[in-house]
Amino acid sequence: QFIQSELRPAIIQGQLFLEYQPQVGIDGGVRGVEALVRWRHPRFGVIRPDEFISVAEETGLILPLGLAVIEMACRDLVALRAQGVALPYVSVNVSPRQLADPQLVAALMSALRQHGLGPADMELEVTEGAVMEVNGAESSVLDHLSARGFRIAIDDFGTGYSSLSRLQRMKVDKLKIDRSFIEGLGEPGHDPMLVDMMLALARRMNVKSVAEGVETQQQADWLRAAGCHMIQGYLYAKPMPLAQLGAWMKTHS
Ligand code: G
Ligand code: G
Ligand code: G
Ligand code: NA
Ligand code: MN
Repeated sequence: QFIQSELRPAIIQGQLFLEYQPQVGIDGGVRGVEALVRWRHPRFGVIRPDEFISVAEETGLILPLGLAVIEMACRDLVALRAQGVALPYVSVNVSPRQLADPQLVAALMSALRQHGLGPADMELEVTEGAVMEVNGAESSVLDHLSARGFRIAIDDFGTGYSSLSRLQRMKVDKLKIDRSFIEGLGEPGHDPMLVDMMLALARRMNVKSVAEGVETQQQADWLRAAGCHMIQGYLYAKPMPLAQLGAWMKTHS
């Protein structure tokens, strides 16, 4: 399969790029953006991450890929701010394999420093499954990153199994409610119990809540009324290339 053989040269040759999806606050203002990697393949066009992230994880290429993502996210954040876009931080997805890499912290710090940025300029999105490797090195590295000042978001929240005691102990900034729970919100006959519980949990933990995959005004209205802090989804914007993001940010908020 071509992904196996072509991903490594693609990373080196700069065929990866980032798209950004805004996270919009209750008041309609943009609170942050999530970086999502894409591969511009010379023959097959743009390839989505679902098709190559798992291969990258299996082959270990997620480490150089992850570094390229971090580097591009730093560069793009600086470029956006230079255009006058006020953006508090950029969120990047970090896989379990990256968390297990002993060089991750140094690589992050080095990339940030080279762009005149610091840990507070970056949020790391980690899936619930990865966070809850209770005794694994992943957990202590997250605590370490958090102590360094990185923002930590738990991605796909609700789909893994969380240790509530672990959740209480760790320093998290955001819970991102998985989009599977958002479907159906506000529709007659739909029971919002789980979303209600996750929002209550976020409030009690004193962390921000983000709803993912919001596609309808009905869902957004329900979430706003229920006190969800931020909304991410096609209703506001699809992931878009950097060139579009600056303009989008200036016209929205
Ligand atoms: O838009 P979407 O197809 O971009 O993303 C699909 C999935 O790919 C996301 O849910 C996310 O978990 C994963 N993903 C996107 N970008 C990255 C990245 O830079 N690193 C990692 N590890 N995963 C990513
Ligand atoms: O990291 P994560 O798995 O949460 O990545 C977000 C994924 O969800 C990306 O693939 C992104 O393109 C996708 N996405 C973002 N907003 C929406 C939405 O409103 N609806 C759907 N179906 N997918 C979305
Ligand atoms: O029209 P276009 O394809 O550029 O829209 C991109 C995304 O931005 C769409 O998902 C659309 O719903 C969203 N969008 C377009 N105009 C507005 C607007 O005025 N306000 C908000 N909040 N979102 C908008
Ligand atoms: Na994510
Ligand atoms: Mn997610």
